[in-house]
This record gives sequence, structure tokens and C-alpha cells, in this order.
Amino acid sequence: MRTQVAIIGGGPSGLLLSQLLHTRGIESVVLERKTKDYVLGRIRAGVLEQGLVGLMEEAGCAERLHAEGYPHDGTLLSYGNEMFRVDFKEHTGTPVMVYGQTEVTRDLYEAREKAGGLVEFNVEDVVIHDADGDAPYLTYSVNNEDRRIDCDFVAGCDGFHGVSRKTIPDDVRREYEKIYPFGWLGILSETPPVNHELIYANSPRGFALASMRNENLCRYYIQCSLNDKPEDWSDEAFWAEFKKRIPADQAEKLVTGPSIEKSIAPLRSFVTEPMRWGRLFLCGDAAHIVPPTGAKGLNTAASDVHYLFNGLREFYEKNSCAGIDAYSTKALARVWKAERFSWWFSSLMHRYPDQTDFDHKIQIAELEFLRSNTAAQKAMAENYVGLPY
Ligand code: RFL
Ligand code: PHB
Repeated sequence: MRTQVAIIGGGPSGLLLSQLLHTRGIESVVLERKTKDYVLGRIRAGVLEQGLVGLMEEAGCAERLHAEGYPHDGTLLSYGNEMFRVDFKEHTGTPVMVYGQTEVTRDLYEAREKAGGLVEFNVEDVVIHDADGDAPYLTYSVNNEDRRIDCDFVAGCDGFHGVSRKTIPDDVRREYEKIYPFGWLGILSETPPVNHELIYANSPRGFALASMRNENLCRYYIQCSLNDKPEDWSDEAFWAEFKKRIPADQAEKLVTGPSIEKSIAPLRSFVTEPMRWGRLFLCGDAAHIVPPTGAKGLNTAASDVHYLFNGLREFYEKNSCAGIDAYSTKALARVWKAERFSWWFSSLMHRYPDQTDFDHKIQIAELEFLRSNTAAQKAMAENYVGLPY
């Protein structure tokens, strides 16, 4: 088989790139290791920047997002029983959109299917060949049958554990990593949100986050130990702990119910450089990971897709390599700013195992400065709603 762009990974990055290329008549094939149901079963991000909303519009996939998503003009930050609001609309003129990654992925799959786009599921043993030459190709198997795709370019959209990043030779690739000494235990429950905007809570017992998907579906998180397992936490234990970490007046109005999903995610900051090797381009989690504080993971994947899509368009429509040559530098410049913001927000809101009383006082001082300082709120709001592409 031959295509113009072979895309490894049928998560949001790979599907969005494929659909955007389709709008410009550029062919692609998506290879996905899992089944569609498995991909759609993963509960992940919930907050979209306007940049991603714009890309979904450009891809012709934003109808449901606009009908069912919730624009949020601000967020709440609490410490103990104190709480204040950062107004995104006032400081940046822009809201964020609450709409789950699962729904984004579902909309993209639907669009690819409608357009007759090829997505191969259950692919195994994908190997990228000759990415540093002019005629790259992929080999892989489906149901023990060997297959090959020849292409002009390979987009590595295969997440943190994919094959793409590791295809870049060790002497070319440089990795930067920070592991955090805790995880997030998240639950999904069919209950009304405790508040109409998100609450990020710094409590003496650790971080908590009240988020949502719709008026009867909540996503709540608490900071937990890396040794914890989801089955160690009964729903009752989760709710009891969550209530202790948010302000008392919020805890009082919290509606609890059975969890319909419960999982633990470790927190990591990670960047690989460069994001291009020959005709292979890395996008999204394949190239970088952020801790979820600030909801930058999916949104940073989207900005990579934007730069790569425009680079490929320039290649096919104007016969110019300028965009693809600039891809890694442009993408990384924005990635590092999202890394900085996620690291800063994580450091501000979590309880670290080796944290002293002094360190805690500094966190509270910084929260109080943020509470009272317009410039600090504006800087936070600009980062939260997403820096320009
Ligand atoms: P994805 O979503 O990981 O998709 C990659 C796809 O590639 C497939 N794949 C392969 N396919 C073929 N061959 C191979 N060898 C392959 N290896 C892997 C995988 O099956 C998968 O379908 O990466 P993508 O598209 O770059 O999208 C990035 C986002 O998913 C990610 O940044 C966010 O979900 C991060 N993230 C969160 N971000 C937020 O903004 N807010 C959150 O609350 C949030 N929660 C999370 C998260 C990431 C998590 N992970 C990765 C463990 C919670 C978790 C648990
Ligand atoms: C979510 O709704 O899953 C979510 C929202 C905001 C974050 C992280 C996760 O910062």
C-alpha cells in the first residue's frame, strides 16, 4: 500500500492530523495498536483551549463540541477554606471549553469513517524504515499477516509508549524528565458538579480537583501515593478524603454517588528533542508529557498537530520545505512553555513528601499573591487558556 502520510497512533493527535490533511486532499493512513472501543474507553483530558476548538472547526468536527461543550470563563483555586477565582475572560478575553477527550476522539473517528479514511486497528510490531532517507516505509502485522506501507512522511502520534520516539537514534535524541513523587486518583461519577467551574484545591492533606464532563457527570481527583492501587480506594473512602480537601462550604454541597470509573495516573514532565528526524515527525505524547495540573497534555498535542499540518500543507501545496523544516523548533518553543506552566501549577498545588512547613508557607504566600495581584492572575489566565500558536 502507498499513502502520502503514514500516521502511527489513532489517539487524538493522529486522528486530528489525518482529518485536517483530508480537508486539503492529502492522503493518510492511521495505524492503531488497540481497538476503537479501547481507545474510546480511556478517560483522560477534559478542558480544551480555543486553539484546539479552532482545529476541530477547521477539521469539520466541531458541531457536537459547540452543542454539548461548556465554555468556562474562569476557575477557582482554594487553600484550606479560602477560595478565589481567576477570570479568564476578563484577563484574556477567552474562555476554555469543557468537553472530554473521549468525545473529541469519538467525533474524529466519526469524521474519518464518514470520509472513508483508512484506520487500521489491532496493528502489531510497527517498524519505521528509512525515516532518514527519501522513501520511508512502515512494516507491521494484523492478525499475523505482514503488511507494508510506503509513504512520503511518517507522523509518530503513538503516545509515550509508542515506537516512533525510540526510532530516533540515541545519539540524535535528547530527553528531559521529571518524575513527581505522587499520582492522581481519578473517579468519574454520574452526579451533578459541586460547582459550575473547576476547583483546584491545595489542602494540608494534598491536592484535589473538582472537574466535570456535563451537568450529570463529574470527574474528581485527589493526589495519592504512588504505591496506591485504585482497588485500595472504596468510593466511600474517596468521597470522605475528597471532602476534607475542598473548602467546607463546597464539601457541604457535594453530591456523591457510585464511581463508574476509577484510575490512578502517575505525574511526569518529559520532553524529547528534536521532534523531527528526517521524514519522521513526533506529535503529542510521543514527544512530551506534562503533569495534568492545568490540562495541557491534549492541548499541547493539538498545537503540534497544527504546526505539522501547516508544514505538510506547505510541502504539498507550495512545494516548500520551510514549514516542515521549522516544525521541531516551533513545536518545542510552545511545548516548553506548557511544561513550565504545568510544572509551576503542580508545584503550587501539591503536597510533596519532603515538603517542610517553610515550603508550605511559601505555597500559601504565592497563592495569596496570585489572589491579590492582577498581573499574576493575567499571567496564569494566559497560560491556562493557551498561549498563541
Ligand atoms: P495518546 O492519546 O496516548 O494516543 C496514542 C495512540 O497510539 C497508540 N499506539 C500505537 N499504535 C500503533 N503502534 C504502536 N506501536 C503504538 N503505540 C501506541 C495508542 O494505543 C494510542 O491510541 O496520545 P496523543 O494522541 O498524543 O494524545 C495525547 C493525550 O492523550 C494526552 O496528552 C492527554 O490525555 C494527557 N492526559 C491528560 N491531559 C489533560 O490535559 N488532562 C487530563 O486530565 C489528562 N489525563 C492524560 C490523563 C494521560 C494519561 N496517560 C497517557 C497515561 C490521564 C492518563 C491516564
Ligand atoms: C479533567 O477534567 O479530567 C481535568 C481537568 C483539568 C485538569 C486536569 C484534568 O487540569
